[in-house]
Amino acid sequence: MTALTPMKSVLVATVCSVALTGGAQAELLPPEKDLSGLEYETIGRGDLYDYRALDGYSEAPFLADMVASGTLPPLADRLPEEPLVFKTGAMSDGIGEYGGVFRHVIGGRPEGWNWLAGQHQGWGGINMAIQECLVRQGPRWQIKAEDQTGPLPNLAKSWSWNDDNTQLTMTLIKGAKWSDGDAFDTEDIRFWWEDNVEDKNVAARMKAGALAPGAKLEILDEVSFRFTFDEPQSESLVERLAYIEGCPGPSHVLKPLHPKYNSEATYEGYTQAMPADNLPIPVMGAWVPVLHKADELVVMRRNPYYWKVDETGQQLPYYNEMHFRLSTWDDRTTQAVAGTGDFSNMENPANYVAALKESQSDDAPVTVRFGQRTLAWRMSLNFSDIGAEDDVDLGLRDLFRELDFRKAVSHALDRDAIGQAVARGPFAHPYSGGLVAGSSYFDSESTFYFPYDMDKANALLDGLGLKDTDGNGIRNMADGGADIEIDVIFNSGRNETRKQLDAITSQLGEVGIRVISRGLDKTNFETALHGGAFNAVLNRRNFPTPTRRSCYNMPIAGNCPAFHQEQDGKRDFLPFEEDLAAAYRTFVATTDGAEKIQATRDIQRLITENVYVIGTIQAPAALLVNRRIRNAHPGTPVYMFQWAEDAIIRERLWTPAEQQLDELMPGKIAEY
Ligand code: BQZ
Repeated sequence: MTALTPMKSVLVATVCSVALTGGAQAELLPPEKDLSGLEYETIGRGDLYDYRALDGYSEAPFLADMVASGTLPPLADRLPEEPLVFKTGAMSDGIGEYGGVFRHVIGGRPEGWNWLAGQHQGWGGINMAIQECLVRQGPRWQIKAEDQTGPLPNLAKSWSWNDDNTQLTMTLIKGAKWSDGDAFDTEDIRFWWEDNVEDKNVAARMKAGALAPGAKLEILDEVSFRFTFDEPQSESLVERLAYIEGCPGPSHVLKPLHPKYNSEATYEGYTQAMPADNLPIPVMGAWVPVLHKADELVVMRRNPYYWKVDETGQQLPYYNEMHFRLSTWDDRTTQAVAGTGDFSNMENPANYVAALKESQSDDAPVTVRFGQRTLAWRMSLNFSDIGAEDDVDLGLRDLFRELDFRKAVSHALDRDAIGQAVARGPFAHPYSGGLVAGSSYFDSESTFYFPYDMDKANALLDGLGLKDTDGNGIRNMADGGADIEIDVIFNSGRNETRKQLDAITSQLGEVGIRVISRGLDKTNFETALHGGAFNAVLNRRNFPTPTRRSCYNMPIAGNCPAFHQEQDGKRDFLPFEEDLAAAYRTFVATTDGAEKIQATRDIQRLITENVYVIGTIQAPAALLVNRRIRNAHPGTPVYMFQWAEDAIIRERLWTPAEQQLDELMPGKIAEY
């Protein structure tokens, strides 16, 4: 087995040096010590799967019984003409056996099942279990560098560009069906694009105008459609059609509930059209949600119309049932280590030492393998006036737009202490924003950093005229006004974020800035964040590639990023933001490798030398998968092109019959 660290640009071992640009204080981020223990062979793009008709197919035994009793159509009527066929050579434990249960534990809760309108189902793999998207990113971690030409096919089995790359024509898998038997076709694509992405009344995951300038959709026939763009684009743009932005929904169920097609419907009613308890719903995913017990459990049963098979013709998935125990993110790791859960992205460094200790023994339920540092936390200051409640807020927003203020805040942070506050040990490394150290696009020469230096912090704050005019230890706004008091929102369900904010509160207090931390539950946090109603936010935002959650990190559309949204269609760009948006567009549009790399370096430089966000720490995560699970490739990273729930390819996972766990609903499928 050739031990290869994941694709990654060579880190130039640069000791901190004064950078040529970015101002006198800017330094380069110190090099990190890579903790990754992942070893794996990379394979060709075509070695994972392809689309073809096989000589014959088979199905889970209980489905065959249902066909025999006439309660389910024959398998031949439930599969597409050319199913997606997973290749055995890329399956670490080969062809699987049907049956049993895969047990997830998650910290989120289903908002509802209408993902087209932006609802999430609780994260932690539950969204991805039901949503299938036009293309796929997760499994790319295993593809060799020379084959990294773009996203993998999925619902779109193929696509092509015109001569000047201003037209992208895509072809869907033909004859696939929703889990209720309704045909999957381009009407689902049209509805996704026209009535969700382009309808500004719908909070779709892909924002109107965010895909590319002038993007327009044309339906050609039941399986093919075409995007046309004002400017040439590249395969990087196609990455945006993967999870979470490019996932069509069941138009046959949702159209009648959409205001465009129903004069009595409202947009709020449309968003809530699939309440969490209202099951089942039609999906393209491998499992169908059939039971939701609030705050306790979601049970999914195999999708009898799933459109993927193994090379022996067995319809996938192998597991009949999937559970999502509704708990906390930390409990996900606890249960994986204890063996009562099957999977965890161990991502809270505070759990790492205990998990490592518990997993030393040979009979431990999981092994712990760390990947590279791809988890990253940052504090974002709001540059918009949106949500400002009074002149004090407006004054703060003006102050946040001052680069020297952002530099001062960065110099005030002792990131080593912040990392140790989260977890003792070698895990955390300073993060100055931008692409993470574990990114294949990371370039240390473009990563500027304003390190812990109280003298510089105080000098910059003094230079801005922020004096403590009333002697209470807190600096006052330049006009001798209010104390500088910054309320910072964070997701109260994330202990690792809370610990960082506690350290940051103390450190900023040292330079005369008061921090008020505002913990919000997940739903209220997301509402405040996406509505721009905050002064500052501390959250985890992993940034591995420019096209991954681009809207979180760059001003590429009116409501991107959350911390600098347009107000009434207007926005005062900070001096570098237009260059940042242009660098993103170049990255997405160019097919020239050197130009693409330069665009990522421009993005990294512009974000870090301008302290667009105030990075705190970055850390590796470790994937924990129960030993009874087969085909869980040992090299799977928690996060690279997408989360491990996508990367591990759950539809290929299986457990030998003698180790399978009892199903809660044996012999059942969703009844519509
Ligand atoms: C992984 C992931 C799979 C979202 C979510 C959650 C949301 C964010 C982010 C992660 C959870 C797990 O992350 O923490 O390990 O299982 O679900 O989707 O943090 O709050 O909005 O971006 O992916």
